[in-house]
Amino acid sequence: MSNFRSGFAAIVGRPNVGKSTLTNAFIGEKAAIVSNKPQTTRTNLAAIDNGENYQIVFVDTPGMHTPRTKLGEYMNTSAGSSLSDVDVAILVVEAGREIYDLEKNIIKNANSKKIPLILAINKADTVEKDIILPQIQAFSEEGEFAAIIPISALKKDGVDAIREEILKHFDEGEPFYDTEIYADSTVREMSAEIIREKILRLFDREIPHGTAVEIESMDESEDVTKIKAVIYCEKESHKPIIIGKRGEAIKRIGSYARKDIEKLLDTQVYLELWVKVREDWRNKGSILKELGYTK
Ligand SMILES: Nc1nc2c(ncn2[C@@H]2O[C@H](COP(=O)(O)OP(=O)(O)OP(=O)(O)O)[C@@H](O)[C@H]2O)c(=O)[nH]1
Ligand SMILES: [Mg+2]
Repeated sequence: MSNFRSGFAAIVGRPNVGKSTLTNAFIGEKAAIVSNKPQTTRTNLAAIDNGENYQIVFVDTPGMHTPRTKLGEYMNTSAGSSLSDVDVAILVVEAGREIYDLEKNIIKNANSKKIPLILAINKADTVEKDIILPQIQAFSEEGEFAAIIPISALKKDGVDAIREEILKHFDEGEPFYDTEIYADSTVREMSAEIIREKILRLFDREIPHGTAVEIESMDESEDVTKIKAVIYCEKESHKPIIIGKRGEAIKRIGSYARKDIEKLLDTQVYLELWVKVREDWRNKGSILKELGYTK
């Protein structure tokens, strides 16, 4: 395959800036879950953009923050590690905001490792244009950038410009992944994430952050795929809230999640949800390991 380019591009930044929205915009599929709450993404995820003469493996990462739990520590380590073996990094920041220390650290880190760094100033659709110019100026004084590009991941504005910039930094080479797939997650992992996304969207602060989802079984032997999933919460008092009055809340999670999982699997789905309490699981190494939140 001559002229074929391939490589890895990490997408990093603070929580809630739009990294996963951008990841999905690049590949035109829903590889990563998205919500308006910070710390939606919990672990690195590879999303694959297969072009005619290129393959870009995007690594969506958890938003970097000051951790307060073991899970938070894992999330930061996971995000930080993405910068050690990629060809390009994309730092996503929000239009119209100050420069955060965390962003300064990412710039220093990428510059010192000589990883080409693209700054994506996201949510440009939410601010007046004249706000962005001084922001570009301020960032360019913080370090070296291969490019600084204002974008709207939501509206897919500027996404192609970033892709073109990324490809400039890739060498010729064979694809790393099967070119038929758009994510390296299993359907079980994706289904669990879809359920977690509905919880993030339906509940407020404390509940979604203390929630984890595990697929207990997935039976695809019949026309209807039967999935049994467990929602873990970290406090006894959260359980009745997740279930809701007469089971209304959990029914809503189930019906939204089922529709998305049906799209993912392209088949009818029967989804059974259970809620279990695992006291303070976000600080328990063994449970984190069980849920896949470990190296
Ligand atoms: N207006 C606007 N909203 C956006 C844009 N990109 C993302 N958002 C919104 O910002 C919120 C956060 O998006 P995510 O993609 O989940 O952000 P993230 O950086 O992956 O967040 P974490 O996984 O928590 O680190 C969601 O409500 C998105 O719809 C954009 O370009 N414009
Ligand atoms: Mg995310």
